[in-house]
Amino acid sequence: MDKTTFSDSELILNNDGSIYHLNLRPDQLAHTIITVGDPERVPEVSKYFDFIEHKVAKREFHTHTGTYQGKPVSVISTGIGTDNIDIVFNELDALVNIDFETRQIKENLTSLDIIRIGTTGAVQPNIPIDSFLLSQRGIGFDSLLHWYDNDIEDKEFTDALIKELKLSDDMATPYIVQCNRELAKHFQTIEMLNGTTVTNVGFYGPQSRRLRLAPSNKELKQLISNFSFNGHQITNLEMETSGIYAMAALLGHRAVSLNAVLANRATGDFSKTPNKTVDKLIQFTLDRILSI
Ligand code: R1P
Repeated sequence: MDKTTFSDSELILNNDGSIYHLNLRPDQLAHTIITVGDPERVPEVSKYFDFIEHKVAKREFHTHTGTYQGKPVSVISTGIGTDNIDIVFNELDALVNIDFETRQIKENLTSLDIIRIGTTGAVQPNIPIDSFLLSQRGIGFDSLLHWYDNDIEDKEFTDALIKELKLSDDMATPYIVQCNRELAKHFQTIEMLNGTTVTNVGFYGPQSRRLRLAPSNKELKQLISNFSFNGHQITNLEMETSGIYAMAALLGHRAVSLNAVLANRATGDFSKTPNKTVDKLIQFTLDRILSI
């Protein structure tokens, strides 16, 4: 049992006893948590709650905690990117697994259920705009996992990616992480596609979009859509899933990433009704959460 007492600089608490970035106190968090990227999506989720007991915000991290049909739920915005996922997951974990009085890890650990409701761009032409996709696995082109002591890397998959996508040594080594299978079962309905999601550190060059700047690997979009390993094709690109799966696995939480497909990068199409599609995914998710 680790009896480290965390110093003020490592476990940073605000004067009211809340955790540094999320601004939350332990009593303000439910153990079923929906994450969204956009802070403006938080009220779009919580408008379906029976009531909102706590509303807390700091920077891009906005949280509403309440109940949905009697089940305690928190919805929290992470902003964009796996750098924020590092903060959100460490602080969510601290809220349940570190005693803020003694500053020590609790003897009995709590496992949270964390469900991302996000948006994404598909890379396969046959994935319809406005469909829903559950990320069975995340491929991290961000480097987050590599900064933690871990034994969850899949070297064979990684080597295939480096070779076939022609990734240069200047780029972070990709890593492969999985959704929590037990939690995912609750969201696997007829309307949910399954996929392999690439997460990267940007929206333009890192996702092979070109406005005025040319991506270094001009073939990347095509190479990604052609890639296949053990029968797994890459289905979509976004910016959080690999970080979520990595941090959840390392910390012992269950996570699943649900994506509303708003763009199709192969056909060049974008949703005509993005808000309606995201709202449908929100209602679907809240309904499925009741079965957990
Ligand atoms: C980019 O526009 C953002 O949208 C996607 C990407 O992952 C990135 O965060 O997800 P969210 O809609 O959940 O933010």
